[in-house]
Amino acid sequence: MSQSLSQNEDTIVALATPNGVGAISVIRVSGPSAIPSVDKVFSGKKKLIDCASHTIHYGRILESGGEAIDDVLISVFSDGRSFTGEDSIEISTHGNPFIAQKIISVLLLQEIRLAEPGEFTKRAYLNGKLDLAQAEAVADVINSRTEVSLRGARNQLDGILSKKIDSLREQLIHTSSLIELELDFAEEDIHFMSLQEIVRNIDEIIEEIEALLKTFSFGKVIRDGVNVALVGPPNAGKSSLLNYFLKEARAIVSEVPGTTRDIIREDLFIDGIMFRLFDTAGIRATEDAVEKEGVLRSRNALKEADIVLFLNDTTVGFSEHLYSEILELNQSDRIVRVANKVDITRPEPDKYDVQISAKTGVGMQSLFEKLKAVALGSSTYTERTAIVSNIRHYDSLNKANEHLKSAKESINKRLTGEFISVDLRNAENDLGEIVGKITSDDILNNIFSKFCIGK
Ligand SMILES: Nc1nc2c(ncn2[C@@H]2O[C@H](COP(=O)(O)OP(=O)(O)OP(=O)(O)O)[C@@H](O)[C@H]2O)c(=O)[nH]1
Ligand SMILES: [Mg+2]
Repeated sequence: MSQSLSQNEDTIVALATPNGVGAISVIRVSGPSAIPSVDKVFSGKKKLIDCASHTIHYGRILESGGEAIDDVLISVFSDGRSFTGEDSIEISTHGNPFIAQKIISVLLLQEIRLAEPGEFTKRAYLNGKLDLAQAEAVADVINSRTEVSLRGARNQLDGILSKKIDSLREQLIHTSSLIELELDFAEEDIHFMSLQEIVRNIDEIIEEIEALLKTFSFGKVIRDGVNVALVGPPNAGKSSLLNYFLKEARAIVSEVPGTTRDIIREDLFIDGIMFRLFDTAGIRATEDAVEKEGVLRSRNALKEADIVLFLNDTTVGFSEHLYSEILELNQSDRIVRVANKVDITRPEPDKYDVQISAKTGVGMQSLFEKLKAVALGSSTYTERTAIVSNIRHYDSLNKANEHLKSAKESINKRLTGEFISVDLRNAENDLGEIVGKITSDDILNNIFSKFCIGK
């Protein structure tokens, strides 16, 4: 179980900006002795301990010998009115990692230690400034590389998912209380009327959880992007298509079949969604040892891809044989059959989802649209929709769903109220894990150890 921070918790320090040269660097200090400890190495007009919260002060940080390390601006956050919920200081220095390291060293001589990865955010969570889903969103906001993924992470940081989970938990608690009431008053078992209401409530919750689970494929795409394997027979034009996407001659293209051997990985952004493209070796039976290894890698990429772009050379025709192999190896249901080289030959109708020429660019707009549609599915979500993008949340929701279904089973089997109660309580705990109402130290450590130091 997570515990609350006690007053005598350590004070921690870390560089909050990247460890490199820039206009400024920011050093973060948080904990009960943050302000008095920084005061000991700070020389300014006033003592920081006498400054109001949310004010900024110019001065210098001094070495133990009294020499100035750098001019700094210090922001003071007192009375726990800070990101972490503790007294905090932010020191802005000239953006030189050497200066930052020197300042951190003099602070470490005070009652301050180096922060662990994610420890600032972990404290914000433990002090109730953020719930766990929001704390995880801090990392997502920082790691977002596109407009769309940033919006998704902001959505979670703003607590939209948390609110949804909290309301589902409340519904569950209400349903549990109905059962407990019955158990208290009924001599034998639960009345039929109450049972009906309980089943109705459980069904409603299941429905909402299933709706949330459905958002995961969308959420995952906007958060992490999608892996797209360019697969097909040799010479189909896979590398030509990669080059067209990237607007550069990234991969070698030649009329010799079997040109590509290694997998070539590049990112393509279409309307804010990240597609990780994998150009692969053309798949065919071969005696060439190097090509054999290339084909093996193609098959692996094919297995792991979220989306398969199955390229065919229309001058040769649709490769039925390879298509069945793809269907067997890739379970995603997201295989796009592409006819390439339509500038030379008209493809057989009905065989393809999209027709293009990697040479002239014909059909590329429809290919982009197709990729986007396949990645996002038919889902249309507004900015205020709760979306699940984190596998941990997804797993917890699935567990909750299982427990609710087992509760319904107990009702159908006419088991006693205790059985139903246990399942409902388990489901409530599963949901509680998402927002961190219920968590183990293991879960917390696992989450925050993935953060950088200084977050
Ligand atoms: N006319 C025409 N030629 C194309 C088109 N796309 C590719 N080619 C040609 O087809 C040949 C093979 O292209 P690549 O892009 O190397 O094909 P690949 O699928 O990567 O081939 P491997 O790496 O050997 O598996 C090259 O000579 C290309 O110029 C197209 O749309 N139209
Ligand atoms: Mg190639």
